[in-house]
Amino acid sequence: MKKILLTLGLLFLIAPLLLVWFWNMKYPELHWDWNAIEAGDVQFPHDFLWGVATAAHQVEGDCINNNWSEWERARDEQGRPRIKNAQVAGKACEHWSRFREDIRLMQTLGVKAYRFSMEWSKIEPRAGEIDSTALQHYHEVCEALLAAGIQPVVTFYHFTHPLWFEEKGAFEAAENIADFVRFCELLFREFHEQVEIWCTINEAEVVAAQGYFTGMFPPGKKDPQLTALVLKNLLSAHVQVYERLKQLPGGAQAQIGIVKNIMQFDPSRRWHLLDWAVAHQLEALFNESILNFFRTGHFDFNLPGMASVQHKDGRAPRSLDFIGLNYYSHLHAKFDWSTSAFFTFTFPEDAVMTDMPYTIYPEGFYRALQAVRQLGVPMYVTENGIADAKDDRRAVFIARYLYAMHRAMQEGVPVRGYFYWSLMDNFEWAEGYAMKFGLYEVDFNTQERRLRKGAQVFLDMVKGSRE
Ligand code: GCO
Repeated sequence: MKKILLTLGLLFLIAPLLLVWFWNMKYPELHWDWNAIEAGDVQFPHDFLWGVATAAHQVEGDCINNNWSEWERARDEQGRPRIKNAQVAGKACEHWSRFREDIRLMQTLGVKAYRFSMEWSKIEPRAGEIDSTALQHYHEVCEALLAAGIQPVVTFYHFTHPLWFEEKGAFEAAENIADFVRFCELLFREFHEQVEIWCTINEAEVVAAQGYFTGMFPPGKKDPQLTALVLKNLLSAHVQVYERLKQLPGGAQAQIGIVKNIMQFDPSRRWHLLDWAVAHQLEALFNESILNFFRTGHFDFNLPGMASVQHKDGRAPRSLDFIGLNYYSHLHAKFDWSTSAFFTFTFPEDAVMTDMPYTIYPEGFYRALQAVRQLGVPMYVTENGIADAKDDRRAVFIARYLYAMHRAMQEGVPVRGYFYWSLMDNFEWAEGYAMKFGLYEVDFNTQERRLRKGAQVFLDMVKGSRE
């Protein structure tokens, strides 16, 4: 009897220790000792494609005929503005008329590629009606870029679409995909001689989650089932665009891919099983559902009791010439009874925050690159950058994130290029103009651009890789 009691007692003592040990083993969160790392001490390949990125609505100005401009003027149920400080994109950076000046800024950086989007609502203001002056404008942009030795990289869909498309229900309805495919075909026929790399859709998961789950982006719905459907339709749209463009003149030579945002979800408390469950569920919906679709052709979005969409498309695994990765940070999920979603996000006390509600986490960039590697296609980092109005974290951010990318590449991750977000400060969606992502600071009263000190690390790295 005594023996049994002793054994039980010991087990009681040891079991929690074993459990903690096991959880620590499995704990996904990677951390490096930055004191032991010389982050700037890396050399990228000579032919590595360095670039900067923007999107039409955020920089061009006068995008007044799309879903976002309507959203910026709208109010929520309590009469509050949708955008921080009731801002609107308005004239933005006037990039539409100042693009030549902005191309000179890119030359100063030394980059050889520029990722931007062509605004659907300007090109096709009414269904089926094409504005040739808008097309002409983008031809001039491409010509000026090429003349400056900078390769244009075009995104078809970066969060905005014309109002007529919104009125039809946008990507809520599978039959509307045909309009988008037609638009992409039009652009591809026009520009395939100038543009080699094409991004179909920017962050389908963000469009679906923010537009239909959190309601922070237009159309501001909060409907899990619709979230799943829109995501499925966006992924389908990518596959259909890919197939169509590949059949067109220039299709075989073009590189066509989708852009995936990876924001990892880690458990807030490593000993709390419910935090693990929430993190796992978020990971499955936001990241795994999409990676799995491109790996296997199966889309499986399942949020018990709230949403369930299954979809199969055998063409999906063959629909990527590359994958674009947008990476910023990770989030810590904490189970919380008191909220309607049953979770909140927490931020570790010792972590350094960016101006956006997330931390600086270069190890996560490495993890994301490793995760996307499983698709077995070449990769471009289509976005990475920091909102840092004080410019006191940008240099460290750039050095460490580039180090993390270099480390992944050393281990065989096929990264072909990197685009910094962003060339200059711009309209950061629901955050308005508060977030300063630019390598160049923009004075929105005078439209003056000034290179930030924190950008120097990036210039040095670009230059260094050519030596
Ligand atoms: C996105 C977009 C960009 C953002 C950038 C900074 O990820 O939301 O692709 O348009 O401006 O990521 O948040």
